[in-house]
Amino acid sequence: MGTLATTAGATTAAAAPAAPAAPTAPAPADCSAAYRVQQKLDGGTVWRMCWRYSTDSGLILDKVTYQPPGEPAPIRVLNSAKLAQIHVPYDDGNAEYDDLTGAGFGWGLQNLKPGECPGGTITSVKVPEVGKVNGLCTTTRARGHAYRMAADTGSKVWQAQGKDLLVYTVNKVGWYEYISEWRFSSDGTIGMNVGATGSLSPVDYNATDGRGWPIGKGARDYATSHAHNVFWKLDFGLDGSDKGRVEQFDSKVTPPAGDGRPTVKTTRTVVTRELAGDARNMRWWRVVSDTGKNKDGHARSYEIVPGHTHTYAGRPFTRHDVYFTQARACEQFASNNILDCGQGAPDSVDKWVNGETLKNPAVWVNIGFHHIARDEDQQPMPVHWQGFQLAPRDVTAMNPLTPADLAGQNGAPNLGS
Ligand SMILES: [Cu+2]
Repeated sequence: MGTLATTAGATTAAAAPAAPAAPTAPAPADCSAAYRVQQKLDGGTVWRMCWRYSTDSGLILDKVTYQPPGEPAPIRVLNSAKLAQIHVPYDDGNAEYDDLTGAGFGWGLQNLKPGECPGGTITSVKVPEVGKVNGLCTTTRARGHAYRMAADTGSKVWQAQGKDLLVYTVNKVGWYEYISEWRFSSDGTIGMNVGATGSLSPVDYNATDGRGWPIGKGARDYATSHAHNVFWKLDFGLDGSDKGRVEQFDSKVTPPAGDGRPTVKTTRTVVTRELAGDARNMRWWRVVSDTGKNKDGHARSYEIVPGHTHTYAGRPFTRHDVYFTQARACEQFASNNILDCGQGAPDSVDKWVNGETLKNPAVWVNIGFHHIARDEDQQPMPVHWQGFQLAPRDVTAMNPLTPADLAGQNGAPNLGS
């Protein structure tokens, strides 16, 4: 077992087996080695990024690139990605927190022991006013099948087991602990999730007004229900440009008339102006590169794939599921934005959607969870996850993990004559 690093940015191996996150070659990312994360995964996919830490935002990942096998150079995906708020209003109206900019999320970075970062590397983080915290874990984790396909004839089966690069921190805010996890898959998918654990707030066991749940013996100790509205902010930089285009897709299903079959019509709407978007059945969004194309000549894009959410109607900024705003340096937090946008400037993301033409979109994703406590939430509380994915769409001309003997199978299959 290695000794944990005590100097800022230094890394040491955690528990055996050997750390897989060690750089395999100098990364092109322009950050020093101590702030670089680079990982080669199954199939040869390499993810590279730079990390930094802010007491306002927690972990920030910059210059995130994806290099699938067969690509001569890393493909820039994100210029920057981070949490943009965790808004926690209680159902009885007695408390409401902005955990990032109002409750000390960033200062609550937790030390991780090797056992909390299995097979990975724990990096020391310099937290202003706190000191050095061994708080950044980078490791890999198996995710099961990346693909499987049986041959039409014979017994050949193509299959691969996938691995993810995981980058995570744990931040304590009051009684809660939030695991902020960033997951990078060999197939180009990125997952962003926050897991809430720790303890229910012990000062909120008074919900006898019907806005809570009894978690002590019989009808007593009513834990007050509340919501965790988690916001992420993404600055895309697909193929090195921050001028990506946002598109919304909607599919409308028409039941059959008479004996026919149902039909579906999908429409694409280019989002040319700032938008507060609402998730809907068969609706999705993507950010499209304005420069990069894959080898089929298709524009590269990343699709936003929201996870399960409870959209909270209580505040204007929690009412919508995604926001696309014209990027502005002072607009960094979805609510309680602590940066100076000028005298009288609004301080929440909903207000920044005011009709501007979208040239450099900032993407905000809001995933909510209405937490009605249950007996099992004590003690400690089982981790409850909420989050979303970014899925590559036409970034490569085929599955980036296609084995060599199937590489010719791109486009309409040749069925013979
Ligand atoms: Cu909760």
